[in-house]
Amino acid sequence: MEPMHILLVEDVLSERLYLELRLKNLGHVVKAFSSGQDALNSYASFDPDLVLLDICMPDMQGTELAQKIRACFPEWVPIIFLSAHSEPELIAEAIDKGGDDYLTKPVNSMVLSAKIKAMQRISVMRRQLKQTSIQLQQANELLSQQVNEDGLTTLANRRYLDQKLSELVSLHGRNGLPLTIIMLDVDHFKPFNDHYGHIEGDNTLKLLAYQLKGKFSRAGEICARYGGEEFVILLSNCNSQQAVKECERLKEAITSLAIKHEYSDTAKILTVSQGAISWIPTGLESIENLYQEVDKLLYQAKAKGRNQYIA
Ligand code: GH3
Ligand code: MG
Ligand code: MG
Ligand code: MG
Ligand code: MG
Repeated sequence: MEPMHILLVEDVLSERLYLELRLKNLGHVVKAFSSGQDALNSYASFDPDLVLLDICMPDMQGTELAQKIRACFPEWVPIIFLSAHSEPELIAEAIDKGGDDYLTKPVNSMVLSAKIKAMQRISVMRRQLKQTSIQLQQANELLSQQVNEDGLTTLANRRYLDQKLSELVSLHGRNGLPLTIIMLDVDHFKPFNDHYGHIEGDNTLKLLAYQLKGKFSRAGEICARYGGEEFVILLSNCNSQQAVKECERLKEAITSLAIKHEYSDTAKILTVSQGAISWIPTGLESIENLYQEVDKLLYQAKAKGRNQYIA
């Protein structure tokens, strides 16, 4: 088994030196202290796997130190008490105060070695459990990220968008500030896919998503993939004049990418159409109705010739 970091606290010099030597001979890394307070001060930096603690000490009783270790360092580390006394009441009390085992002095080296091995087995199991729990936590974090994320573009997905929109509607219903929803649809994306291929189509959606993310990354701004080649942007505290500016900014940003689209009836480059609504929510709006309303405006932008917005 791996060597352990053993913190030894023993006020009597001869006993301390004897134990330190024994432990080192067993292959462990030992840090020995004569005072409880010194041991406590060095505890975190030494990061022990096992504590051997004399009970009778002048500055601080071993049991008091054990209680302080338990209180200050939430990660459990086995504590074995050392004492010249072997009365059952004392042993029971020491274990009650946070000890895991008890060795009577003079310490028999075979018993010492066996008890250290027993604690080592528990430590190994604890370490494995901790590792498993870290892996589980990481898997959980990844999963909860994936639950809210669109796989292709890594933007927020529809699920997250719905949740955020209803939260923002309630919030703005209370704070009386305007909310804007922009819905954006790529123009003539079917012929784009048909001629340039689905992979090029996917890459273009990723590029558009990247642009949206870069433009709307402040607090209170959410970009999501609504579905297919449609995106939705939510802008907190954004009124209709500001929404018009944002739509114009978006239109310019996307045309200035100058993505070649020779099969578009609108331009020879890729363009988008947008619909936007801005209003002060009552807090009672249904999100489905809001999507319908903004989709209607998007449809009007399409009907009017695309590469434009109705806000
Ligand atoms: P319009 O200007 O009226 O919006 O025309 P359009 O061709 O974009 O409209 P339509 O809704 O008929 O087609 C949308 C196309 O978007 C259909 C589909 O091929 C493409 N599309 C949707 N999702 C994806 C995707 O994840 N990847 C790729 N490559 N294409 C997609
Ligand atoms: Mg002592
Ligand atoms: Mg569409
Ligand atoms: Mg369409
Ligand atoms: Mg489209």
